[in-house]
Amino acid sequence: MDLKEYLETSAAQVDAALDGFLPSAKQRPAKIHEAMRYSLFAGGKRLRPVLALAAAEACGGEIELAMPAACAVELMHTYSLVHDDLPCMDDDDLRRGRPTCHKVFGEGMAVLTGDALLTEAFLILSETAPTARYPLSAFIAEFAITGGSTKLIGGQVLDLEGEGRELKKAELVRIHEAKTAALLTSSLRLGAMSANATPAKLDAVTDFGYHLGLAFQVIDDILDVTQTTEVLGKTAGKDEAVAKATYPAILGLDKARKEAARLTKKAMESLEPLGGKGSRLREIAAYLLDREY
Ligand code: GRG
Repeated sequence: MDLKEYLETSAAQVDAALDGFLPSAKQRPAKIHEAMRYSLFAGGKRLRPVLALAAAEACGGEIELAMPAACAVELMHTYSLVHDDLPCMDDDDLRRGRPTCHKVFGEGMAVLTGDALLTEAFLILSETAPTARYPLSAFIAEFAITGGSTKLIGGQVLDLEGEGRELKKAELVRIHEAKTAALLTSSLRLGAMSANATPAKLDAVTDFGYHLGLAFQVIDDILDVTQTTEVLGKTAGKDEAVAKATYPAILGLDKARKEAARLTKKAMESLEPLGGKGSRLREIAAYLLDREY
C-alpha cells in the first residue's frame, strides 16, 4: 500500500472506531453529544491516531489492539483545540475550516464539550487490553501525564505567559515540546505499548515523536506564514511573522525550513532500533516535512 492510501485507510478506520465509541448524537442531553461530534468529525487529519496505529505495527502489534488509545488521543487533541479556540484563550472563529465550537454552540457549551471529550477519552482508553510489559495503569498514567500540568496544560500556560512579548528560541522550544511534541510522542508510545514493545523500541518511538513533534510545529508555523502571505498576495517577510512568536518570526523562513529538515532527519535516525519495520513511520515523517496543509 502506498503512503497516501495507507493514511486514508487508517484515518477511515479511526473515524469508524470513533463513531462506535462515542455516544450517539441523539443520546440525552442531545446538545452536548451533537457538539462533541461536531468538533470531532470536522475534517481533522487524524495524524495522532494514525501515528499510534503505525507505531503499533512498527513494534509488531495489531492495529485493533491500539485502536482505543488511538481514539483517545484524537479526543484529547480535539478537546485541546475546542478550549484553545475559546474567547478566553485564542478567541478563534474558525477551526478545521468551520466555525469553532463556541461560535456554533455558545461558550458555556464549548467548555463542557472540551471537558466531555477529555473525560470520554479516558473511558475509551480504559478499554485497552493490558500486555505482558504494560498494565492498564501504565496506559492511563501515560495519557494523564500528557494531558496534565507539565505537558499540554503546562505548554498552554507558558504560551499565555509569553503573550505580548518576544520569546527566545529556547522558550519557544519549551512551549512546542509541551503543546505539540508531547501528544504526538504519547500517541506513538501508547501504540507501541499496545504492541508490548521492548524498552529499546519504546525509547526509539519516544525519540522519534519528540523530534517529529518539534518538526511538525516548525512546519505548521512556516505554513501559517506562507499561506497567510499567499492569501494576502504579499511576499513573506519578518513583519508579518513577528505578530506571533513562531520559528519563522525568530529565525526567518529560510532557517526555519532548515530547522524542520534537521529535526525530521533526527526523527528518522531515532528509528534505527526498529529496522525495516520503522519504514512506515519514516515515510510519514518525510511526508509531513513536505506537506502543504
Ligand atoms: C488544554 C486549552 C488547552 C490547550 C493545550 C494542545 C494545545 C495546548 C492547544 C491546541 C492548539 C494548538 C495550536 C496546538 C499546537 C499543535 C497543533 C499544530 C495543532 C494542530 O494539529 P493538526 O494540524 O490539526 O494535526 P487537525 O485539525 O488536522 O487535527
